Amino acid sequence: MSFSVRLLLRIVILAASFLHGAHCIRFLDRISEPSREPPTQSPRTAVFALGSFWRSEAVFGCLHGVVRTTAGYAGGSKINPEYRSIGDHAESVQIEYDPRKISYRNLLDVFWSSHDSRQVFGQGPDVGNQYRSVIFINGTVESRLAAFSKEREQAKSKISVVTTQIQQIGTFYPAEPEHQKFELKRNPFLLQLIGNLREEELERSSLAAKLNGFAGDLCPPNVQKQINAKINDIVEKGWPVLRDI
Ligand code: MHO
Repeated sequence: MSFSVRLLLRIVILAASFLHGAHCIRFLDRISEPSREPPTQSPRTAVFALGSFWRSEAVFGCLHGVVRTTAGYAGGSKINPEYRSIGDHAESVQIEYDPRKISYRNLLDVFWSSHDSRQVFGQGPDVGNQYRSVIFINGTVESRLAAFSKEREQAKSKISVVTTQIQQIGTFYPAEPEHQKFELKRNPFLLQLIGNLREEELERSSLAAKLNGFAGDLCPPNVQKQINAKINDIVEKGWPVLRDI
């Protein structure tokens, strides 16, 4: 190799490493900038009792921003309650939600508008202590919002008493699998449409939570319509699996 070729090679290598270095420096500058992304927020949890947990799970599952729902037992002292031996617990729903999309206030509004908080010892046709109305709180902000919303509800009419209790959440016991996504499980067509998920997947799935609301006809009317249209559309196109709504 002649001297001039070697020299040229060295210049090329030097230039390459310089550019590489410059690139690295820029890269470092970039990552040392403060991030403008909003900090990621993990889902929050709320628990309510408002009658049959089949229905309660479906009501909240349909809301935009709700990530996951679980039917279960809360508010009592019995250890490991079951549906046939519920003890002093109330049928409840645990809601995991994204606070950037739906607020605790919104959830409270849905709670009040989805049952009769003045009914004594039952809800709708269901009679018994397990159907009582409870807001389970887990912090001071929640507790203030819950108390305020209850006062507002009571102020709407003084001719009867709002029976809703506001209670610190203790242990939430998830109900048996056959009570999870109950409305959806009554609808084999919808189950098939989302790919006949295994039980554990079904319980964790946001889509299943939403379709559970749809199956029970418990989504707001415009959402019922929108989901219906989407389902008809994909069925017409030849039955692919529904992945999201
Ligand atoms: N009315 C309901 C109550 C079920 S519940 C999950 C029924 O069909 O028995 O308590």
